[in-house]
Amino acid sequence: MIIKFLKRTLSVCFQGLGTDEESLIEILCSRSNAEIMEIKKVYRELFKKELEKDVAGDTSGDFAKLLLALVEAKREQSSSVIDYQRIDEDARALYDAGVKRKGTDVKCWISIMSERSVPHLQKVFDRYKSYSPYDMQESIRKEVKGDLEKSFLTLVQCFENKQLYFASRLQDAMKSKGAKEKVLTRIMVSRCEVDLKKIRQEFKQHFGKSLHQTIAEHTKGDYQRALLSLCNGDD
Ligand SMILES: [Ca+2]
Repeated sequence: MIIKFLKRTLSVCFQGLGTDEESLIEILCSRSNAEIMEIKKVYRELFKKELEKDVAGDTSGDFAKLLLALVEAKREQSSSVIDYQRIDEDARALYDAGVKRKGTDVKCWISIMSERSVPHLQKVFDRYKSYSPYDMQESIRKEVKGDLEKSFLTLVQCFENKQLYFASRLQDAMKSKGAKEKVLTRIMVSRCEVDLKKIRQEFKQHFGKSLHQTIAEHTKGDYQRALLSLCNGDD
């Protein structure tokens, strides 16, 4: 099931140039090292090509550099030892590379955000506030634009609360009258065996209505039945 999903997701992602940047950002900025390694392996088996090559071919500039750094899956494993000095150095480096200077040293941001462990980065962003008048998300909005801005924001949102990120994506996909089926399907299928229960809790807590109820209101027929079955309960 997961393999089928990946095949569909990845082929949709890279089919036809003009690339679906939104899917690409969601997939590469929200997945763990292990998940990215698995995606690369499946991609190679299915398309007889390297994911890196297609990412590099379909994107450009700093956006491409960030995605390629994420595809390398070099993120450190979380450690039980908290390195306060390194937390402070990274927080200061992020500030010096962005809000403090004219322009942005994107390379520095990319290396810190693609290589450090998630628990480390959570502490870095907390510490960051003692240097910068803006928090990390506000700083990203001020410093960079377009797909690069979206990617950094997705990364930071996922570092802070990945289940809330997915809950918000689901909410966005069902805001208008019809649902954005591609986003809805991808998230429901890819998270149902991972963390959908927690996503449901975040959804209910932040948007007032349960995910189950929202799906029931915005979809219909067999598609609705399939999604509700993945949802696996009301809250
Ligand atoms: Ca700046």
